[in-house]
Amino acid sequence: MNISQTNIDLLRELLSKPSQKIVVLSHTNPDGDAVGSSIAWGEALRRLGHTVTCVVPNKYPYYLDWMTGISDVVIFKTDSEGRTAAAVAEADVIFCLDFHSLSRLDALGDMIASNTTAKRVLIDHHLDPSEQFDIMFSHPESSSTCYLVYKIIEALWGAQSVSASQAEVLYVGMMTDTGNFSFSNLTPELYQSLAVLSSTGINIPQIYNNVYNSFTEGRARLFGYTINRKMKLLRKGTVAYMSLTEEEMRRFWFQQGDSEGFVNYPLTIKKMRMSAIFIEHKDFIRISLRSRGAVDVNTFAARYFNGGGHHNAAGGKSFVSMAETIARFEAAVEEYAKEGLL
Ligand SMILES: [Mn+2]
Repeated sequence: MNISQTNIDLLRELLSKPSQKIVVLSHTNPDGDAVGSSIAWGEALRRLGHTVTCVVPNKYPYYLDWMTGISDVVIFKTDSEGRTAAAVAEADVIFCLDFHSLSRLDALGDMIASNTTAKRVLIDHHLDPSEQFDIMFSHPESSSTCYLVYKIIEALWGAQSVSASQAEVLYVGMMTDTGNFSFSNLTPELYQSLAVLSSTGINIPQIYNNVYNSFTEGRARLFGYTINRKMKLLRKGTVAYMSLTEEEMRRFWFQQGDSEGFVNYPLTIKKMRMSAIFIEHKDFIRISLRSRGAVDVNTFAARYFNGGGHHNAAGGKSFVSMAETIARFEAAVEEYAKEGLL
């Protein structure tokens, strides 16, 4: 991965002014990569003497609660003291991590869009970023934003500047966005960065356990139910989809984050090429898509469900009923297959 030296120079220049007010933002439904990259980058900025406020639009999943520094991350949705509005209003610089368009911030995006004075810097690995930023580190070839943040820290201050606390949270994002180092973009350089993180003394098995073996009983039972009762197969078993209504989730004491990873499971079936899950929310249905190899779910999500993401992992939204959403999905799959894309 080649990071533009021009961008690094611009960023160094931007950060050289002392005691700035900085906001670090990440996306709605923040995951390990969103939160990990925000905390690590926030620590780097504070070390320079800047005042940093990390903000996410809504709560991160409970299995990330253990992360050092996460309690300092402001949750916009429940921010009754107005800390977000105050920080955004006086911000000199706003960093946007792990998302590619202000629309991914929902209501928080409007607040950012109306702040015209702060410089906006993008650090992200999603495809097709919008042009809303002054400096753009847009690297879809990076397996995670945490890896990108690591490379930027390395370019600015050297690998030896990475602290154990930064290493721990960066590892979380690198691990979760790659499915514990099993997806694409696993480059030799990524493993070199992991060697640096490991050398700070972080406890990798413990990090793994904290993230992947920390669910509730309800989540385990909901998972069994979803695979057993709700997984439907199309096209001779090469496409799978699952759906969960609010009522079904309530039955299993659903907590935010409980359905995380379900969509990957159909891909454990050898001939599976694409998997989808539809999760009902109050005003819409959230769609997550995964695929194997050449099957491009980024394009699929953009074309049929106003979404996007990565080549093999993407998401979107549907504003019609579950039955209609499923019917649209089935029709879209047929159309996609007819064009030879599946
Ligand atoms: Mn990410």
